[in-house]
Amino acid sequence: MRNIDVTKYLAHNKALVDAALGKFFPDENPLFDIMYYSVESGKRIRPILAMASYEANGGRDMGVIMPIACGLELIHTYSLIHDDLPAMDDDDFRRGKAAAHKKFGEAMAILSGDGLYAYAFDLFCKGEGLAAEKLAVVRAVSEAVGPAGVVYGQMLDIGDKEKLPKTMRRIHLNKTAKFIAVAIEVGAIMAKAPKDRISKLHEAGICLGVLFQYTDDILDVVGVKHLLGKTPGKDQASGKVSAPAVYGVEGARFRAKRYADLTKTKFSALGEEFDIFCRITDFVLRRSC
Ligand code: GRG
Repeated sequence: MRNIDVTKYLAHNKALVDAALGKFFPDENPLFDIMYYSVESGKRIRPILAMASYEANGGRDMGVIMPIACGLELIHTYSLIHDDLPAMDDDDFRRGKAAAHKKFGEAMAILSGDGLYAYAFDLFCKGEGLAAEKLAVVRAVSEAVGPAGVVYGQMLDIGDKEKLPKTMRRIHLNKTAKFIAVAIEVGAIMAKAPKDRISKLHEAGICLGVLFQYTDDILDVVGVKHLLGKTPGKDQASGKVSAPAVYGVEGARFRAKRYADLTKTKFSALGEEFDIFCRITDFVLRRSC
């Protein structure tokens, strides 16, 4: 994996995820079409992390990890749909097009999110065998995205307005880092990695997730709408406790670089099979979308 071109690696794996996602949306009823509207685009970072971890941990059959990787993307998309609702961040533009509630109305947007959330757990259980691993995936993901994870992070993100480092850290950890970390964990679980490695991957994944939210916060200030596919400037307008709000843009950039270094140290310690995660970390640090 050394010297791999990370841009090509991400593009290749994104294409695999896109193709797999397309197959998971049957023509069964119009709700699937509404759900797919929001799923259709996105960087696919969480599924790619799950796939990379599965491979780095010795997993060989991508058919094992793909439905789980896609399930993560459905939950992530669900969180974006609900995040954009007028009752939450009230955004009209997502993934380069009208947000679901603008396109289909609020009721359909809420239902499409509900559908994606439930359908994700169906995908986690797809295929024969590996029942214990699938149960471990369901437990890990529900913990990471539920009331002690992403949902709590969203509550803090909406309600906490104190521009303090500890407030920001709690938001970053829960809203974003736990989800990024669990994406890496599920790859390891499905590859039957040993418990101590899964817990080290969790730690490294949390660092990568915090870095991801730092760069998301920075891009909200310096990013360009057509590249981001969402409206920049929203954090400041709504008084969010973002990294630039706490440290200024340069202070946030400095800390993001420190998080990237820490993340790479943690992945490097796991051996050269995990080098791809160092490349992905560099990509996250430098990303423009
Ligand atoms: C149960 C998961 C869940 C959600 C309910 C609405 C809500 C509670 C949470 C919202 C959390 C949220 C929007 C976090 C932001 C995380 C983040 C950095 C999003 C941007 O992710 P990218 O850049 O987006 O990977 P794309 O569009 O490329 O997939």
